[in-house]
Amino acid sequence: MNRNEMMAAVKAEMPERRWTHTLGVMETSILLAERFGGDPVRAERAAILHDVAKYWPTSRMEMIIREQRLPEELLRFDKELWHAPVGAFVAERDYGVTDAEILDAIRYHTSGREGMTLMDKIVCLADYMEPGRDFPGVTHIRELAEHNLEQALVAGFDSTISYLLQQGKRIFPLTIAARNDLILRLR
Ligand code: DGI
Ligand code: FE
Ligand code: FE
Ligand code: FE
Repeated sequence: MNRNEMMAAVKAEMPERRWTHTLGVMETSILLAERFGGDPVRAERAAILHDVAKYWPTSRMEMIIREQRLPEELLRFDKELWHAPVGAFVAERDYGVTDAEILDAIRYHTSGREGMTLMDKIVCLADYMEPGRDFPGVTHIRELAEHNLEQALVAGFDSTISYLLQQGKRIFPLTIAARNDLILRLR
């Protein structure tokens, strides 16, 4: 599927404000790829598709997690996490994406993971700091992202973890692993 067909199909899967967010993640992914030596074309592909399953009914996501043998552990954590691995499956099945790095960037854009690739980092950080985002700490994340991709991403995970703590929610182990790994590499 070409870029324009992909954009039209993804747009139809979501409300207008989520499509606006997707356009922001696309633009920011290109910018970060150019800044940090990534591949802007492939990063943009991942960005177009990253939230493709965000508005799917939870029952439909749960079915895919079970049928496709995605980690069932996900089902014991916040449903907000599900659209990322489900999105990677949908990108491959319905959009014909075969590039494993693009699929992984979609799969891990919410949770992060240990050993994040440059593409994983770009899409995850773009998701935090695209122009439409407004949450406490986003300005600091954007400032860090001027020079240091990893530091900015740690600040992003910190904001998510603080939020989850405040809400009394469980924290998915991959998010802790992602943050620990980034910090180890920053030393
Ligand atoms: O899909 P978006 O809203 O653009 O952003 P996202 O895919 O990063 O999803 C973020 C949501 O996921 C946010 O509301 C926090 C929630 N969430 C729940 N549990 C976890 C989690 N995010 C991470 N990183 N780790 C968790 O354990
Ligand atoms: Fe998302
Ligand atoms: Fe995110
Ligand atoms: Fe997003």
